[in-house]
Amino acid sequence: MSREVLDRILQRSPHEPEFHQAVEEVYLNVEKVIEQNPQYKNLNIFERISEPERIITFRVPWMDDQGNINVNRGYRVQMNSAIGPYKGGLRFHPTVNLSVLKFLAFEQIFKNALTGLPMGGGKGGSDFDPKGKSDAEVMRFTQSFMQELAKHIGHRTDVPAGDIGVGGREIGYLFGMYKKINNEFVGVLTGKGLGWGGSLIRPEATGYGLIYFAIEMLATKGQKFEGKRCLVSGSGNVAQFAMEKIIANGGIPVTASDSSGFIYDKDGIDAEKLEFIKELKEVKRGRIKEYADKYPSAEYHAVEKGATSNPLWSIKAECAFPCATQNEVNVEDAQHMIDNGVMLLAEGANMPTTPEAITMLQKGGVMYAPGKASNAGGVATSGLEMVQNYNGLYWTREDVDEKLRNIMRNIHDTCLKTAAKYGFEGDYMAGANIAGFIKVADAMVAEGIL
Ligand code: NDP
Ligand code: 2IT
Repeated sequence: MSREVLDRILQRSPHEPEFHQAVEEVYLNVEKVIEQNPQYKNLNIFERISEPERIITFRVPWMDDQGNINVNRGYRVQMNSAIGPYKGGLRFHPTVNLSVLKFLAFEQIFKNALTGLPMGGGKGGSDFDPKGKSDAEVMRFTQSFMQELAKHIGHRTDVPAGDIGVGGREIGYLFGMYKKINNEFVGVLTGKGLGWGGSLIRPEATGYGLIYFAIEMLATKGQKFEGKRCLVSGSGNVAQFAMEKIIANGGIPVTASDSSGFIYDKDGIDAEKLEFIKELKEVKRGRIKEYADKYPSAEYHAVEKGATSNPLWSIKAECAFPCATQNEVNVEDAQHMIDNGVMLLAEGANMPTTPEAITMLQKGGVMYAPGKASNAGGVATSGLEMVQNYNGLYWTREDVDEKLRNIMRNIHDTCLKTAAKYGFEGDYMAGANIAGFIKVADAMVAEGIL
């Protein structure tokens, strides 16, 4: 395939660097597959898969506790529905813009395909910053957001969930408002509370799934987590449950972070310390710095303005799990990890590693797993929540965990098998991109030019 298609896609969406980054990565991996399949080329699948089926943007006015009227922007990017209803999270963060949501929605197409469940790709959110807002403010904002979003989603159409800044509290307010507007109790959102249609294990699923995936990666080298020191960034949903599963497998998480800085605990974060982090972030909504105030074995490093690398990634360890946000690992960080003998980096966040850093890690002999494979456990368990909702079922914790474990094992094996088949032996990124692409491309071929 000529680069003309890629150039057209990028030119059609100028000033969207994150979206360009995500599209280019997939393109470079599937280029040859498209050459080998004239149908994909003749039906212009790549250009079509890169153009959202629909983008909705809307005004979200809300009143703060002082009585001021604020305005934020809401979005939903309905990217691809070839294999199922649009599915993907909502992000509330001041950095949210169309480029970020298009990259996330694009990644979600392939991730969802890899789970083996019938889910299309979507993403949404707002530039609203929940930090420092009262519960009442979050509720008023969220209700206003749903007043518009409700017109565009549905349990067979588009099923949002959480992402950065959207957890159980926000899903509750969103679900309540949707139910009021439509007078209908259906599984239109996932990540719901257990008493009102949620699935066991969904809160844990992304972090657990990430570590299940890493267990498979380590096993290919005859290795286990036992005694391995692990760098984790973030301290939210994904980071917390990744740490929980690392600890359960005998590994030792030694770092956690937020957007202000990171903590390094040389003695390791054990189960009791992790409970402190969960309480700090989920109940008190505090900052990770407070961990170092509580535990003398830990040091706190504030983010330095203008720093070109993040010192979290230069701490000596065997495994690394970026679980905060996009482009948080750059070439300098990658070089530090290679020098320190990190053997594995698996992404809990979406696109946390820059393209240059990925190349460097792969060349440096670090096993690298892309988020669309290694963090797929969250959306996979959302898919399981949908199945339970459609059928009025409630599965046990063991049932869901077992299904999640199997899904992660299958994704791991699919990545490796597909990579080998297309000449990218051992390259999880290429395997994930190609396998996800083929599944959706075949559905698009079957469904006609839409
Ligand atoms: P949370 O909101 O629970 O936690 C996000 C964490 O990342 C917080 O510690 C936050 O710190 C930190 N963070 C956010 N933005 C930045 C930034 N710009 N720089 C540094 N740190 C930052 O979100 P999740 O844990 O749910 O999501 C984390 C990542 O995992 C995201 O990339 C998300 O897309 C991805 N993901 C999430 C899934 C899920 O099921 N929740 C599924 C698959 C992927 P602070 O408190 O300072 O903002
Ligand atoms: O990035 C992701 O996969 C998520 N935020 C979870 C999406 C979902 O629908 O559960």
